[in-house]
Amino acid sequence: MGKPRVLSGVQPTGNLHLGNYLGAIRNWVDSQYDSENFFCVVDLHAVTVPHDPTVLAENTRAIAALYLACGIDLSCSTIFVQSQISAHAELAWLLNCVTPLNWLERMIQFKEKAVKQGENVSVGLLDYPVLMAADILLYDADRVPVGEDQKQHLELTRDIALRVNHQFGTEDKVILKVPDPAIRKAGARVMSLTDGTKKMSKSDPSEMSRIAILDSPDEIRKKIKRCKTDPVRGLEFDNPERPECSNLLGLYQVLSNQTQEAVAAECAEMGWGQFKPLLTDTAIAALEPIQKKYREILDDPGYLDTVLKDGQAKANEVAQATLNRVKAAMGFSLPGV
Ligand code: AQP
Repeated sequence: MGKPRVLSGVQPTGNLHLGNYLGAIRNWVDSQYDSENFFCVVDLHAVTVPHDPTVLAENTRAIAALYLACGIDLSCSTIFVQSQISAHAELAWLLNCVTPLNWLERMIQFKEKAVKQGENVSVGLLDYPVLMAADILLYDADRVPVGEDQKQHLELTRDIALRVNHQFGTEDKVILKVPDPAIRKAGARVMSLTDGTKKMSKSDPSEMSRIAILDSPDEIRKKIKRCKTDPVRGLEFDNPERPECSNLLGLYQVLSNQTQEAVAAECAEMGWGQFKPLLTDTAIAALEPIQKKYREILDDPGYLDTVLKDGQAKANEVAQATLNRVKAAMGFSLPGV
C-alpha cells in the first residue's frame, strides 16, 4: 500500500498570520514525510469576497513562496495553484447538483461572513464549501490537516462524498474517497491579539489583531506590547474568564515547542511585564528563518515559476483521473470511451 494522501490549502486573501501557520502549515511540514502531499493556493476561494485582481495575483505567488519558506519539501509534496487545474471548478459544479441547499445554509462561516457582506453577499460565498469539497475529493485525500474553524466544512465534504457514493456507486465501486480531518490540539485555534474570544483572521480590519508571518521584529514587538491582557498576576491555561491569557500562553507553547505542562509551570508566577518580552523574543526567533528563506525564494522568480509549473502538471494528472471517474459514474460520456 502507498503512503496516505494529504491535501490542504490556504486562500490568498492577505498576509498569512500565526493562525494560518500554527493551525495549518506547520502541521503540514511536520508530518509531510509520512504521506504524499498536495498543497494548493486556493485562489478560487479568494474571489468569494470582493477582491483586487493585482493584489490577488501578488498574494497567490507570495503564499506559494511561503509554503516553501515554511519548509514544504518538494521531494514528497506538490505545490500548485487551484485555478490552474480546471477540474476543481468542474467537479464543484457536479457536486453542487447533489448537495442540498440547506446543508450550505447551515455553515457557520457563511453565516458569519454573510453578515459582514450585507446585501452584496455572493452565491460563491455560499457555495465555498462545495468547492472546498471538490478540492479535497479530487485528490483522493486520506487526511486534511486544517485549523479548528474548518471542521464543519470537512464534515460537509465527507457527507457530500458519501452521498455521491450512495447515489452513483455500489458497495464494490466506491466513487469518492471519504477523507478524515487532521486537527491538532495545539495551535488549532489561534485567537485575535485584541480580543481573545475571536479567531485571528486575515480579514480582521485591525492589523494589531494578528501577527503576520512576514512581520518585522519591530512590528511583532509593537503588537505584543499593545495586545489585550488582564489585570491578574500569574498566568494560566484554560480559564474561560481569561481568554487572552490562554491564547498568549498557547502561542508561546507552540512557538517554543514545549508541552502545555512545561509552559504552565514556567509561567505560573509571571506577570505580563515578564511574559510579553519572552513571547516577543520567541515569536521573532521562530519567524526569522522563514522570513530569510522567503526573501531568497522571491529573489529568484524563475524558481517559483518552475515549482508551480511542475506542481500544475502533477496535480492535473491526479485531479483529471478523479473527475473522469465521477463523470463516468454520473453518466457523462467521456471522449474516446
Ligand atoms: N486563527 C486560526 N487558528 C488556527 N488555524 C487557523 N486557520 C485560519 N485561521 C486560523 C487555518 O488556516 C488555514 C487556511 O485558512 P484560509 O486562508 O483558507 O481561510 P480562513 O480559515 O478563513 O483564514 P482566515 O485567516 O481567517 O482568512 P479570512 O480572514 O479571509 O477568513 C485553514 O486550515 C484554517 O483552518
